[in-house]
Amino acid sequence: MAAVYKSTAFVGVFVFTFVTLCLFPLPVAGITRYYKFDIKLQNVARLCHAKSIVTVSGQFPGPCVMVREGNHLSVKVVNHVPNNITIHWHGVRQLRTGWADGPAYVTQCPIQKGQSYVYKFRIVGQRGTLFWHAHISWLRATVYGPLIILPRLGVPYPFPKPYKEVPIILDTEAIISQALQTGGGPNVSDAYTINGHPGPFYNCSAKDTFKLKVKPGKTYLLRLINAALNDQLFFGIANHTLTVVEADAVYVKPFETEAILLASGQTTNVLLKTKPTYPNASFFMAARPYVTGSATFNNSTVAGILENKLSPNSLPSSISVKNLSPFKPNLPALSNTSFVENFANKLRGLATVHSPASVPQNVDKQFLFTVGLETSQCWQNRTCQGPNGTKFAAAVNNVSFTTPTTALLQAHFFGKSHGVYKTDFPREPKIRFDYTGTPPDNTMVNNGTKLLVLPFNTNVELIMQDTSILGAESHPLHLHGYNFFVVGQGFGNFDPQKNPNNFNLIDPVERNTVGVPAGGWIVIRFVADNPGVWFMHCHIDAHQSWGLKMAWIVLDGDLPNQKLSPPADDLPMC
Ligand SMILES: *[C@@H]1O[C@H](CO)[C@@H](O)[C@H](O)[C@H]1NC(C)=O
Ligand SMILES: *[C@@H]1O[C@H](CO)[C@@H](O)[C@H](O)[C@H]1NC(C)=O
Ligand SMILES: *[C@@H]1O[C@H](CO)[C@@H](O)[C@H](O)[C@H]1NC(C)=O
Ligand SMILES: *[C@@H]1O[C@H](CO)[C@@H](O)[C@H](O)[C@H]1NC(C)=O
Ligand SMILES: *[C@@H]1O[C@H](CO)[C@@H](O)[C@H](O)[C@H]1NC(C)=O
Ligand SMILES: *[C@@H]1O[C@H](CO)[C@@H](O)[C@H](O)[C@H]1NC(C)=O
Ligand SMILES: *[C@@H]1O[C@H](CO)[C@@H](O)[C@H](O)[C@H]1NC(C)=O
Ligand SMILES: *[C@@H]1O[C@H](CO)[C@@H](O)[C@H](O)[C@H]1NC(C)=O
Ligand SMILES: *[C@@H]1O[C@H](CO)[C@@H](O)[C@H](O)[C@H]1NC(C)=O
Ligand SMILES: *[C@@H]1O[C@H](CO)[C@@H](O)[C@H](O)[C@H]1NC(C)=O
Ligand SMILES: [Cu+2]
Repeated sequence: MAAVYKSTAFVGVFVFTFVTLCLFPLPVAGITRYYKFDIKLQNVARLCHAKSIVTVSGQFPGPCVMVREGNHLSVKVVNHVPNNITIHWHGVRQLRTGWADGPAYVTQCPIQKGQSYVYKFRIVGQRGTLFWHAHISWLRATVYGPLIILPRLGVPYPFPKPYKEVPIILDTEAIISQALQTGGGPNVSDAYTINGHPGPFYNCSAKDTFKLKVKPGKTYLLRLINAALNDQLFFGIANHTLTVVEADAVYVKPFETEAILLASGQTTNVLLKTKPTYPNASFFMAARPYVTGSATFNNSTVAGILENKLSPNSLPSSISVKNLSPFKPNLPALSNTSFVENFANKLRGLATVHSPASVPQNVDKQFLFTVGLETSQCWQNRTCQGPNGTKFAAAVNNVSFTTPTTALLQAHFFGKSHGVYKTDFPREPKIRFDYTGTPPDNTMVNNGTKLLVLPFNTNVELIMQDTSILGAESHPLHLHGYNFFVVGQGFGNFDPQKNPNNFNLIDPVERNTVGVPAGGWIVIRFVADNPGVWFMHCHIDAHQSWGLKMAWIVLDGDLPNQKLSPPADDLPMC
């Protein structure tokens, strides 16, 4: 079961080749997998333009990291570029190894030009598709790749073994935003891409199209990753239904659907059964955004091609190998929130009434976080491009997070938090208002580096409530260091009397990133059993940059195996 994709794009005078290999060699159990990431510049040509981008080892998308559950990983990152860099292993639990998590100024200082850092951690209790990406500034626009975790040797998938496995990464053609200098919204992307290719619907990229050649009547496992900076995407394949079997590296009860939604930062595995026989047909696989709120999006569609072919020498000579023009999928309309709601409701864990999920049944601490867009003062003597000349801001409980200049985890571990962070993050909004109704007149945020402290093993319930202060919008919230269970969601304001009656405490989906519904709420539960400092943020980079982020401190437990390990000597310093 080799999953290989190889492609050559000819655009203008540039030739850019990338090869991403997965599964070579197949990792065995109980070993350490070693990788070396050389961060360097590479010229690429896309949509008739050439640019120099930051890459891992000249590859875009970056190399496929493939491990087996239980393996240790050791990735040496060497920085050859002027930009500071860190790498985040998105969705990896990092049990007691928070130093390897990667968000800049949260768990580590950046790796500066000429420096290196070895990320060392073990994959425990997780299997499926995740990804890795840069976690500083907006560098993850080009620095990312798949992270594939195979089950332990001899442990089968809970679905029929697929014929082949193929990683498919959805992204946007890199936008380098000026938003942070103007205080306005980010530029919309030029195009979306599938495995780095914009495809035939854009000018200048007809030849730059991802093609997946499949055999008839086989089952393929597509490992879908949304690596886009600022977009939630619908994905579908013409004339095919997809069977969803996994989300965020956790198996789910299989269900069929014509399209899936992937929020930025989410991963989903689907089974694709190819058409049983002739004719040699091709089908578009396509993605386009799910649009909420007033932000400007590029509503264009990216497409790749699924070619269903018998091998040429098994074709009767009378049949031409040339394809007819491909069929197009019916993707949900751009703002089809009812599709999104339906899709979210179909995602269920494998648990049953007789063997319920390990979701906390009792809650020790409950929190209510409002999440949304607001405003802040423009810089002195300047007019910003936010509403009424303000600067766009985003906040959790009205606190727009200020990134410190030293790493929070170091400050915590070495008892040097003074002047770095405070632990007074509000447990609930200070001002209660009709969150999804008429907003308050004052749309300004508060700011600060505020954290929330959780004793080891706390059962946490967190209600995340979207606000309509600058227009309701769906925010994909990502929690580092944990998976959480999604026990309830709905529209309007969360009702603490009524809504808990409908919580799903039997087979809730378990994931690391979840979309807070536009103009609605979502409730998650997790057990704080991983000591460290854990970032939680909107995975839309624009919103993250505006401050839609915070961090938790989870304290050590009493037992030796409940304590954060000390950092290695090569941990970068600020
Ligand atoms: C963003 O868009 C503005 C207006 O179209 C344009 O002037 C600017 O060059 C764009 N910035 C980038 C980095 O593409
Ligand atoms: C969306 O992308 C297309 C194709 O690259 C481009 O022509 C168009 O200008 C973009 N739309 C916006 C609103 O920028
Ligand atoms: C492609 O280019 C042609 C001619 O330059 C232009 O008319 C057309 O609008 C462009 N299409 C897209 C999708 O940008
Ligand atoms: C694909 O679906 C279209 C309608 O959406 C239909 O006309 C066409 O025959 C289908 N083709 C195949 C090969 O199933
Ligand atoms: C897509 O965007 C263009 C302008 O960027 C707009 O004219 C068109 O109506 C939009 N299409 C949809 C379906 O929203
Ligand atoms: C929106 O999604 C719903 C539920 O999947 C579907 O019934 C409806 O046809 C969709 N509408 C549009 C315009 O896509
Ligand atoms: C902008 O100013 C107008 C007029 O003063 C006011 O009605 C509106 O609420 C303001 N918007 C924001 C986001 O502050
Ligand atoms: C947010 O904080 C600012 C600054 O303290 C305050 O003026 C504003 O009223 C607060 N807004 C809400 C909704 O709490
Ligand atoms: C944070 O708030 C303080 C006090 O209101 C203000 O002076 C400062 O400019 C704010 N910082 C940012 C980055 O908005
Ligand atoms: C890189 O990080 C160091 C340490 O935080 C900082 O002093 C320096 O200004 C950063 N350099 C760049 C180019 O951002
Ligand atoms: Cu957001």
